[in-house]
Amino acid sequence: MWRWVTRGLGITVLAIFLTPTVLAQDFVASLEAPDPTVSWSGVVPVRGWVLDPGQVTKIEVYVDDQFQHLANHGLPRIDIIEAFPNYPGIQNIAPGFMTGFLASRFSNGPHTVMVKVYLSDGRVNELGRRTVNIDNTLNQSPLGNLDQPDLAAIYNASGSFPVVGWAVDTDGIARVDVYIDGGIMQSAMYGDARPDVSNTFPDFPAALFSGFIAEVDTTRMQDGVHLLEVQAVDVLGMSKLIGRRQVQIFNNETNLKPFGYLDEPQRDAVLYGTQCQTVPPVLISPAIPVNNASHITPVRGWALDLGTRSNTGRVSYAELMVDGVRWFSTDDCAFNTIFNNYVNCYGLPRYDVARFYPTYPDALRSGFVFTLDVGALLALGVRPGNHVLKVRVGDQQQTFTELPGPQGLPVFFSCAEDRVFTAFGFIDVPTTYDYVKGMVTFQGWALSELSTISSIEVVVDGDFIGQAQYGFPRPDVQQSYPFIANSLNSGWRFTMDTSKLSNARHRLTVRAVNQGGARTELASQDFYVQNLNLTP
Ligand SMILES: [Ca+2]
Ligand SMILES: [Ca+2]
Repeated sequence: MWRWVTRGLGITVLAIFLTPTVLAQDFVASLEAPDPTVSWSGVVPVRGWVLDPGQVTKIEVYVDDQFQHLANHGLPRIDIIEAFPNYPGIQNIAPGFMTGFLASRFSNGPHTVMVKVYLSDGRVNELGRRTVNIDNTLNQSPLGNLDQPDLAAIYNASGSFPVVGWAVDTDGIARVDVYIDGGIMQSAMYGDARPDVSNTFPDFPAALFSGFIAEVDTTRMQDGVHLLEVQAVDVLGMSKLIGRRQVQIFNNETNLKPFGYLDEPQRDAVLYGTQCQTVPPVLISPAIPVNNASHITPVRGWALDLGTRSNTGRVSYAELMVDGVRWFSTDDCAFNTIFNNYVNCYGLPRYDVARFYPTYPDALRSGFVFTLDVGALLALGVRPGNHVLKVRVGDQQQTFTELPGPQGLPVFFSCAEDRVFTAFGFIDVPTTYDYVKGMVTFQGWALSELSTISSIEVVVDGDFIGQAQYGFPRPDVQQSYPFIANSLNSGWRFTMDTSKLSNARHRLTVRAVNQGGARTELASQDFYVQNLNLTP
């Protein structure tokens, strides 16, 4: 959930000497990098921006007047938008471009660099011709960008906020550190996939795993304006400041709400129940609407909370709501012999969350799980059909958050005794808002307790794309569902050529088909495609 749309913002702070009144017909552009006054090694950045009433169709990069490759263009540049407030349509323009080339492909000494900007009306403008000195004996300091917080004048933060960006170095990045007011705050997690960055540096494949993220706990600072700096260090110890931002922190007990993530079910899932006529016994304690030996849909996720300094903040409860009605609460936490575990509880182990939130005291035990019994809810009067699931997480200060968000998670309730096809499953790849490029193997698993799955169908943005291969071993699924036949071989995979999709957000939906041809949706997942056409 730390992946964001705003990518690749340049780090150059803009220029007071730009004229803020520009006529609409002008071609206004700048090649900001590479700087001709320094010697280059490692990755030589080629970066700038273009404003023109025509549309940029491509930007070619030339070294010694030889075509190299295309630059990635159409990148957002808040600083340029702020510098040209009167330029027509400026709010909808993404004027930035960026790429780079490996200095090691060229001899030591002077080389010319320039770009050619192609416009939709056929004009071609040469831009920024300069001579740069390449010296491959130098150790280049890391290159990178701080995407979040972005370049907007001041960034308001409270609670937990993500510091996100990328860093590359031909020697390898040793670490990325976050500084507050000149003192080190924490190191970032480094190595997340960034296909957009590898598109930016086509002759440097290692750039694919250049993403970093740090979740900063602002309650460890005083309220007010602070200087945030991010520094990348290469394996030889050379460091570089890759971003500097002003952040304004304002924390109080009413805005320090819990936060978290709902892992499963996924959106659009058809959730089914059994014993749909059996009203669950009014249990003494815990009072949870569950029938013995019925089909259970686990609802899983994690949540954390922050408080002001005098009160470090803790999650005090989580509740599973169906259409706004609370049905399950972690107040009913109990050991369950069927699951051989604690269910309807908060505080289950989450080592993955602890890795991303190392400074949060409760991160290691931030998990929750509810035993949603759709059949029991149907017996209690909830109708089959569309419903919205939400998990409400509250703290001791009476603030709360809804997961996965105020809009909730759309699902469909059905009853297995209506002889509909019942199946359930999961999409493991892509993850939510993943960036993908080229050939990608979508994968997950699918199971049916009462019927046989004959095929798995893959749908993107509502269009049937093809059938997944089904039957891959999934010992992890077998461990969770040992009582379902064939759970060991429940994995599915589908190889998707993402170059057939536009560079935009898409929705993958996976459905199961039984031998009678009946279909049921297992899940949907949203992802972004980032492909670059490298041919001129
Ligand atoms: Ca280096
Ligand atoms: Ca709180």
